[in-house]
Amino acid sequence: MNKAPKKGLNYKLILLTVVFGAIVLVPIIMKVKSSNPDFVVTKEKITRADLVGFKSKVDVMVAKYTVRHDGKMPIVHMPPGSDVYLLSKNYDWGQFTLELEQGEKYRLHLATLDMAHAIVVRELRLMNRIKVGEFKVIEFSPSTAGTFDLICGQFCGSGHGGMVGKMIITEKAATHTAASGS
Ligand SMILES: [Cu+2]
Repeated sequence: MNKAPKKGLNYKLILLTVVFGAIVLVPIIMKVKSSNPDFVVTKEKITRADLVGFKSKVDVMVAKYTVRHDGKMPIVHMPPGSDVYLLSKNYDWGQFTLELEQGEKYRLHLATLDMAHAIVVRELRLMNRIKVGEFKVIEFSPSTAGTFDLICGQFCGSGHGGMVGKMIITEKAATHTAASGS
């Protein structure tokens, strides 16, 4: 039987596949990473009791930073560099609308009260799962100004489709642009 030479050929093929695979995949991975340069995600394991503290942080934030109302909905304008708290649950993101400033940095703290959800703001390329028993912090900088839908990207029951909030990103002031450009 002449299996030995065949084996040698297979190893070469495997090696070639790996090398070509790397040549094709590495730029794709680099591109995906560079498309979200401002997103840094960290996780922390929690117990149900930790959610009580989280909930009160949300309440404090809404009480402190509500600047106006849209109908009954409080608009919560967060100062640059601040900690932002979002507690997802069936079927809302808290009864308020977040307002952030374009180009500024925020630490977005996420948790879920009941089951897995996912935060999705397409225009900001913000997409992340929120699991039970976990706090997640996303450090990010909103790149685009506008009013965007904050939707759930993880099917969570009958109200999933209506689990829609809003996120407002205010345009960077002209003076700001000049300052950060120098
Ligand atoms: Cu959901």
